[in-house]
Amino acid sequence: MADAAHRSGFVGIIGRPNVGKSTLLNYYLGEKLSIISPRPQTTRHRILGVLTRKDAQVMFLDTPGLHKPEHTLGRYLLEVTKAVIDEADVLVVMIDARAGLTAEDERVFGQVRDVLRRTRSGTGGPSAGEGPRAALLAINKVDLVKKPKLLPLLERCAKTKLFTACIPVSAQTGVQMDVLLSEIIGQLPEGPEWYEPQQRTDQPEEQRIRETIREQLLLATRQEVPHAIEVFIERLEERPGLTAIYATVLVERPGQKAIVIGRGGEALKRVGQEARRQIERLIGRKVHLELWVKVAEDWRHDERLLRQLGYQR
Ligand SMILES: Nc1nc2c(ncn2[C@@H]2O[C@H](COP(=O)(O)OP(=O)(O)OP(=O)(O)O)[C@@H](O)[C@H]2O)c(=O)[nH]1
Ligand SMILES: [Mg+2]
Repeated sequence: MADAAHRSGFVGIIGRPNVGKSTLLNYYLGEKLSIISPRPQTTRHRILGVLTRKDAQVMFLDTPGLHKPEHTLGRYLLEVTKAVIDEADVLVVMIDARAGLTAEDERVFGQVRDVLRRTRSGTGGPSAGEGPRAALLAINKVDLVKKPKLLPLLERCAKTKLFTACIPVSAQTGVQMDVLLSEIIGQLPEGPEWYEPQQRTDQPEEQRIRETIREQLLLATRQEVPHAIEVFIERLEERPGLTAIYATVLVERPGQKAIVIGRGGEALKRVGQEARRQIERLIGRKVHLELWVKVAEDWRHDERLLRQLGYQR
């Protein structure tokens, strides 16, 4: 018997903030390509993760959570996700099993309905004739709910008739993640390997370093502070036996700066120590990390500054 055809394609992971999209990407790739935190709106970029197997190459695209934008950065994030929705071959739509179907999830479903209609009819829109041919629903965090709660939710999701399959999973513990992956691969078009098997992402190392630092800051702060934080690398120097990294932490208000630094600089020191350990693991070299905190009033509303920070359309 002939081997089954090789499949490949882009898989957009979409859903409202904090449902576990980045956790899913990292689970399948077996490494932290996308940062994770309990704070909504953690992901701010389209993150590619390439999974290469014998039978298929799956190009996962992690996206910023879909939400109502309140500033220029928010509008940029929405555009990033919308582009993925239009251009992916398959969509994995994620919801949180604990919350059931929220109004935000319903809005996401609406977008999925629109794009599927467009691509299936092959008319209208930038993606006419291309774009997602199927959507799968991942009902995540089932490790946190009792089974009887899942059944009515599964029924409601099936009734939408949007999804080729609705699969309860736990991206954290791995429950049913193999089932979801087979469904994803089953929906991919036939195609070649687009990426070299050793290439797992298109993120430059500097961006991964930035994001590693931002993740530690998100974990260390609360309420509005995490959202007001951005990190950029001022300088990166290769020295004998070590890489020296000088990074700036941007916040929007002096009060936020005080929180990030902490009493006697303790909070920032702890963030720096953990970030340094993780960057050392990432780049496989010893690291010297220096962090400065700067206030840039309302940077999330400042188009020019956003461009300088790499948020380009
Ligand atoms: N218990 C449990 N927690 C999970 C699971 N998946 C993700 N989480 C947690 O949910 C939180 C959000 O996870 P992320 O992967 O950052 O969520 P996201 O959808 O990428 O969020 P945004 O980037 O903000 O849109 C983190 O605290 C994760 O550890 C799961 O299957 N079970
Ligand atoms: Mg994320």
